Amino acid sequence: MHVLVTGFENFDGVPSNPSERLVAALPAKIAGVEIRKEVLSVDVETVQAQLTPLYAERPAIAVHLGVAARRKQISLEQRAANWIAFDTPDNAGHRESGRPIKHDAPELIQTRLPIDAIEKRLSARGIPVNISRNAGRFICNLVMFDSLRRLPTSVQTGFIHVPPDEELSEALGRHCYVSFAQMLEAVVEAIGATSNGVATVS
Ligand code: PCA
Repeated sequence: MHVLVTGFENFDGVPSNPSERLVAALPAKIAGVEIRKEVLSVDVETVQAQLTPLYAERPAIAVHLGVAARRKQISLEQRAANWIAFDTPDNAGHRESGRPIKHDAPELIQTRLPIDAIEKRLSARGIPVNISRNAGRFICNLVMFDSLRRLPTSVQTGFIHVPPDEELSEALGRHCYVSFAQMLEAVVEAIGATSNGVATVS
């Protein structure tokens, strides 16, 4: 059994992506469970192909991470929308005026991460967290939709957006609301809650 955890590289407006650094900082194992890490490219045309071999490895759990630069807390995404639209070009220079991600697929797919349990755990630890009903219409929502559609329903998968940490807040000239250390704790706790305590670390 292993847990897949992904983050994203830097992209326009995000010169330092905390999700990439979180993936790097996670231990190789959490309470004996292997953590398979990967950094995804912010490229709408290649990201789904990048996920194919990772999904073929049959993770038991997949936790996808990305940054939401304007948010002030950790956002547990409740659902993915079957729509992609973005004005700011991705790292390959693409823009998208608006289209479904997949024809003949549902408009919305609900997360398969236990977000209520995760929210409780993080709140109890004083980590700023909320449940979000909007994962955006960019690559994070695309990856969330893709994972929920392509992974077997027995696989617990979903998406967590993190706000800017100290490093990105400084680069953007903004106040930092959640520290990198809190984000790392949050990701470990989310994995612990998802694997029903199997991966809980103290
Ligand atoms: N955040 C973007 C894409 C990559 C990332 O880290 C998003 O919210 O779609």
